[in-house]
Parts: sequence; structure tokens; C-alpha cells
Amino acid sequence: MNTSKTPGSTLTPGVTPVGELPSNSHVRQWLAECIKLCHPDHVRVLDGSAAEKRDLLKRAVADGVLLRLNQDKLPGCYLHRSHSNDVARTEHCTYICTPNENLAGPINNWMPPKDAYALLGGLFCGCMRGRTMYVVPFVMGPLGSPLARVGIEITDSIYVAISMGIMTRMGKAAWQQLGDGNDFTRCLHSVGDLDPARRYICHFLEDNTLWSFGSGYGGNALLGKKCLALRLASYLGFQEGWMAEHMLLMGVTDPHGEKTYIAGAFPSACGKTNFAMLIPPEKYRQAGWKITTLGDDIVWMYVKPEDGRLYAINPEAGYFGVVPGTNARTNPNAMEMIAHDTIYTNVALLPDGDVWWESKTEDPPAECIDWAGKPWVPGCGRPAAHPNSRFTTPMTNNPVLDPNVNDPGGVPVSGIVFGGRRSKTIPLVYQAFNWTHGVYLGGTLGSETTAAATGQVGVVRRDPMAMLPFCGYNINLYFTHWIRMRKRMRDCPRIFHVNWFRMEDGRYLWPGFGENMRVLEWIINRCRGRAYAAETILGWMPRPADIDQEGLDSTPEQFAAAQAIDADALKREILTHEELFLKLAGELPKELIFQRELLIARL
Ligand code: OXD
Ligand code: MN
Repeated sequence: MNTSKTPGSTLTPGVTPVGELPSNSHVRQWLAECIKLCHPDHVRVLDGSAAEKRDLLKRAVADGVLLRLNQDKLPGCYLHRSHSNDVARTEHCTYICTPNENLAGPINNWMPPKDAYALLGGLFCGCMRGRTMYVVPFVMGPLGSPLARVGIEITDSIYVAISMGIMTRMGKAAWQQLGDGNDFTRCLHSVGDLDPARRYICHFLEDNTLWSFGSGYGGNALLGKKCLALRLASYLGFQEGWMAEHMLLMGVTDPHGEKTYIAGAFPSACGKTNFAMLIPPEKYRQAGWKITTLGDDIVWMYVKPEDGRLYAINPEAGYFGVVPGTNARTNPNAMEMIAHDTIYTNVALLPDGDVWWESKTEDPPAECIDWAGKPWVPGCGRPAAHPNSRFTTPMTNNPVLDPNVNDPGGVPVSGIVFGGRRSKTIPLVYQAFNWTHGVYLGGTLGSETTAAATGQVGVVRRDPMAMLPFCGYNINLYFTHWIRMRKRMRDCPRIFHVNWFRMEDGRYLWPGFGENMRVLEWIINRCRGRAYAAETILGWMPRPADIDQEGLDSTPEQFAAAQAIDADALKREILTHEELFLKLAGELPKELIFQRELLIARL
């Protein structure tokens, strides 16, 4: 690697970066421009070493950005509290900036690039006076992967710098991967003054550039994640013939010792992380079933010319998961994973330096400090942890991490599962007739809102492929891209739809969690041509005998109710597909319209 110890002299007079900067002239020129724009007092180039991480953590604690938790109970763990107005992704401040509005499409906010550069340029101007600018080089994807992409995030938040070190392959490896090239995503971020009125997350698709101002929250500020690995990457994938999806990625080892890889798209709050780390019931474990995790949020997929199959990588190196709802019953693997070397954001703090959140234990603590730093007692009328409180943890903490997670070539995907939270109408599991039908299932994916998110419970929101907030370009082109990908594959994954959340008389019809293994078994066997399915209006469905129900808490009647198809309810469902299609009207691929017609014809 070609690096220089005193690169500052070649940048902007008066600012000497600490740390090694590569000789790459494109990086140097861009950094000089950012320094000139933002006027930091100090510049620190990160190398990704363990010593550096220790030093950053020490500084963050000294600055009050992180609070050191009880190191006997939670070694290597810290608590961060974000500003109370900055606790979630902000879709209304998120823009796709392309010269042509049509490329942003009917769902995204759009701003012309020159307006966005002018507006945000004004905000960035001098915004880092008195602050340190961190230069964070990172790679999304396993090193050496044909899909891996280099980004450099310039940020004035030490929390963001440390978190990027957990969520990405951060440091010198990125300079190596980049060499002298100019193909890196230019990510500029400042927390600014956290005024929500001056909060913008802008994606300049044609410049491979992301500018984010005014937020320190994960999805808005860790620019490798939603901004690069989904919005920008989805557009790159469209141009280059691969896919960037909001999906988990898991390996399922069966009693034959064969491993089958499954990717799954579920809107937020449907248990994606829990599913990706599922522990099979005892009887399945005894028989040799095992689940291993590659990713819990994002996959990139491409067709390998050698065998014409779809291969997937997880571009991330860590998990940024929702904490409330995670406990020893719902996700024991996650509890083990976040017990060390984890940054907690917006959870409650116990008097002994441990952390707590709603549902962590059955009984709440007698007292604690809530996520906002205020004293909390049970019954005070406020949640102790923010409903969107998070853990940031390296994937290597995962006790069931798949050994192939760093394979540059990725893993072959045999099945894609779409799922939503639906209390009515949608059966537990069915399989699409073919790829294009599967695109229709994903394209019309819906999920019910939960109280935590909107305060309005049970409203079905359409969230195509769980990508509504993350598709970085015209969603109609995105659907067309999905349909066309079929033509690149000689053997394509089977596509499924699942719903763990169907209810009757206020009770769930399916026990969920580890028992989802029973459904997964049928899915795996379908992918491998080993299971029977009956043709129905919706797709291929297992008969009761095709899913192992021995030892289940629920009755055969409940299973039948979970799988029932009600033609009247389905007609109402199809009308809501129509509503979505009208919203997208204009360039919706005709294949999706035909699929809807075929579904009506089957009724
Ligand atoms: C996430 C999300 O944060 O999907 O992963 O909202
Ligand atoms: Mn997500």
C-alpha cells in the first residue's frame, strides 16, 4: 500500500490529518474539498486497528458521548443516548437527487442535484469548526468479492466513526481494495446542530455520493447501511445486473448434512433478526437441523456465470438491531451476542451499570434511568427504553455465525421468503408458482403497523419487497429489474410467502419463533424437490401432513385456520393491490398486472 505519514501538507494549509492517508489522488482531492467546506479543527484518518478502537472509545467516554457500562456484566459494552428528536430514520428528509425526476420514481422524495448541493453545501459550510473530522474508509462486502464496494465516510461524530467500525470492514483494507482507483462512494456526514428543520439525507445516484446533515441516528448517519448498501446499491445493481435487497440471509443445515441458503424480506417489526438466528426445537436439533446466520438486514445478490445460480453476500459486518422484544425466549442467540462488545443506543440504565428494556425480563426493575436520562419507575407512564432503541454489535459476536460469511463469492440462494405481519387473510405459508409470480408476491407485500411505530394498530401498509423506504430509484424500474433477473439465471430460487402472525379470537394461530423451523423444513424440502404441495388459488401449499406438527402446542384445527383461504377476504386484498398499482401507475411492468388478472381468474 502506498501511504504517506505526513499527508496533511498536501491537503489544506493549517490542517494536518492524524493517521495514514493513501497516496490516491482522488481521495486526497475530495478530502481537501471537504476540509475546505467544513473547516474542522482536527482531521483523523482511521485505520481500523484494535488500538485505535480502544482510543476512540476512551475519547467518546471522556466527551460524554458514550457511557461505560458495568464491565463485569457487559464487557466491552457502552451506552449512547441520542438527541430526543433524533431516534429513527426520517423518510420525509430523505431525498433521491437525480437530474431527472422520473428516475426517483413515484415513491421517493426528489431534489435536483444542483439544488441539493447548494442547500446542503450551505449547511456544511464551516459546520465542523471546533470539531474533529473523522475519515472512515470502509468496504461493504467480503474483501475481494466481485460485489464489494469501497466507501469513505467523513463525519464529525465519534459515535458514527466507532459504529462504522462495527458495521463495516473498516480501515486499511479499504485503501487496499481501492488502490489508485476513483470508484468509491463519497459519504459526507455532519450531525450539524441536530435541528430537525435542517436535516437532510441526500443520495446523488449519478455521482456515487451521499450527503447527510443534521442527524446522528443509525440509518441516517451510518452511511454504509441503508444509504449505500440499499438506496445507492439498488440503483447500481439495476445498472450492472445484480440486486441489493432488504433481506436476511441464513444457512439451514438438514439431517442429510446438506446446507441450503435462504434469503428473506420482511418489513420492519416482523422479526427478521429473530428468524435469521432461529434456534430449532429440541427434536429438530436432535435430528441434525441447524440454523446459521449470514446477515439480518441486507443482501447483495448476483448470478454466477459458472452455474447460472443466484449467489448472495451480506455487505455488512455487524448488526444494528432493535432491542425491545429481544429476550431469552424470543432470541437467546441475540442475548448472548449482545452481552459483550456492543454499543447500546437509547436503552435504560440500571443502578448497577447494567441495561434494561421492555420485555428483557418479565418484571421491570424497581428503578432505572430511562433512555432520555431521566429517573424512571414502573407505572410512570413512559417506556424505559425507546421503542426504537438499538444494539450495534459485530457479526463475529453471533454464536451461530455462518462460516461462509466472508466467502468473496457468496453463497448460493435456493429460496427467497417474503413475509409480513398479517392478522387476517394471509396463510401461514405458500409457494409462488414461478419467479414472476414470486415478484408479484413480493411486490404486493403488506404488513400491519404496530403501536410502537405509528400508534395506529392493524393498518395494512404495502411495502413492496420490504423496500419501500430503501429503493433508491424508480420502483417500477426496480420491479422490471426483478423480472429481468430471471433471464440471467439458469436455475432460479423458489419464492415463498409466510405469515407468522395470523390471529383468531385475539390469539395467534401459529406459535412462531423456534417453531417456524417446521415451516422452514417444508420450504427447504420444496427447494430440494423433496416435499409435496397442493395447487391452490394463491400458490403451492403444504397439506397438514406435509408440515411436522408433532409436539406443537397448537391444534390441527388451528393449523387449518392458519392456512385457510377465504375468497371474499382475498377479493378485498386484491382491491388493495389495485390501490398500490394505481399509486405506481404509468410504468408498472405488465407482468405484475397480468399476475393480478391471473389471480382474479383463479378465484
Ligand atoms: C432498519 C429498518 O433499521 O429496516 O433496519 O428500519
Ligand atoms: Mn432494515
